[in-house]
Amino acid sequence: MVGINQKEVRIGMVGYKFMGKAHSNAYQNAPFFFDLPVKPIKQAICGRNEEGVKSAAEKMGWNSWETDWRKLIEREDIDLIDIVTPNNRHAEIAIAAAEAGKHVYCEKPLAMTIEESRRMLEAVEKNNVIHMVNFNYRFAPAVQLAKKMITDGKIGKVNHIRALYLQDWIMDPDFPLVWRLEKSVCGSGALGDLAAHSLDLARFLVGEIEEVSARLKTFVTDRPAVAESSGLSGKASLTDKRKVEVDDAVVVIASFENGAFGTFEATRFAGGNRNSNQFEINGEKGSIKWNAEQLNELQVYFTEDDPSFQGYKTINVTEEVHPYGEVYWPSAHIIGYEHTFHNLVAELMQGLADSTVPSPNFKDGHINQATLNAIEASSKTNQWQSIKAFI
Ligand code: SOE
Repeated sequence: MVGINQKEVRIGMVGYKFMGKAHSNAYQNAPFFFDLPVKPIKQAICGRNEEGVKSAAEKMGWNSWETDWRKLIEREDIDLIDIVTPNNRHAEIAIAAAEAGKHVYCEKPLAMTIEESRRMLEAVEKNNVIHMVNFNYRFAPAVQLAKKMITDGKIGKVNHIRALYLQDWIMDPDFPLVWRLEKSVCGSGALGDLAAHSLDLARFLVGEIEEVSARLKTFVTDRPAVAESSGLSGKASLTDKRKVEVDDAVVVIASFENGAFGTFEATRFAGGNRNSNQFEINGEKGSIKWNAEQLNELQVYFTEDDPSFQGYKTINVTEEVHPYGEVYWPSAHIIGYEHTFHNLVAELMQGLADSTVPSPNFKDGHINQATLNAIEASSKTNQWQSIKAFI
């Protein structure tokens, strides 16, 4: 594996909307908080709309811009390609970047299909480049603390994980068919957009999923086309109606290789829940609960506590002793969503300096993709599906 032997990594980012903003902000601010061995340089961003990409470059402080991602990859002053495009472009760009010897950081879900994610993994491995996939919630301090508690045996052997990822932004049947709902662009709906995060957290915290039984559901089957997109949303066309071919919601039962048992629900129809990414894990000696809407808080329960004061307690994960506790602010001066990206970028920079592939990487993205495909297959066949059969 060949990392980087200079003190800076020059980034070329393809795409510049919501995730482009989150990644740009992390490149800007991670060096402020962390003592990074390699500094990310916002060298060039790329987008098809010249006016749009130019103004994004100016606003987010990128040194230059391109309108053709192939040109960006050809540039000798670019070391790493960051892919924040819609999902249907990930494979093509990542593979071309790896073949050109560029390191790759890609948005989730890694790909549209298992064939794509397999080719992406092969490309980064064959070309010895560093690679990461953006499962950013792993890097919330509370999630890192949960991981440490489980690894240290604080809750004993894990029996259950129950994970929910609840949003409500497409409940209106007149909400248009934006790219996150268009099958040829996104691959799947709540499954790849939301459940992908929960499944990754489950692997990170509990272990490998062995089998799944699942059902996908689409509540609104026709939607207006997009007349003009803006952010996650857009203006609906008054005349053009389209078929919705992706899921609005998904429910999964999962068994883990280590004997744990899990349930997952992801939906964009859970009224009142804007971005409620949550899980509860129950072990033989205790339980852990987290919800991204209270990002800094971890709820914990221990069976060994004195029975007279047993119950869940809330840890504010901002102390110096906590993961990233020394990086940010004093106790209870909370951090936010964007810091999960800072923390991931810090891992990426360390990986580049050490010539080691950090996690989550394309292998994690590929296993995640296999799980998404197994879930789809289970919903179609009404049968349990093994994850290994898809890897
Ligand atoms: C939209 O549903 C979205 O932005 C996802 O694409 C992200 O991955 C998730 O973190 C928040 O919601």
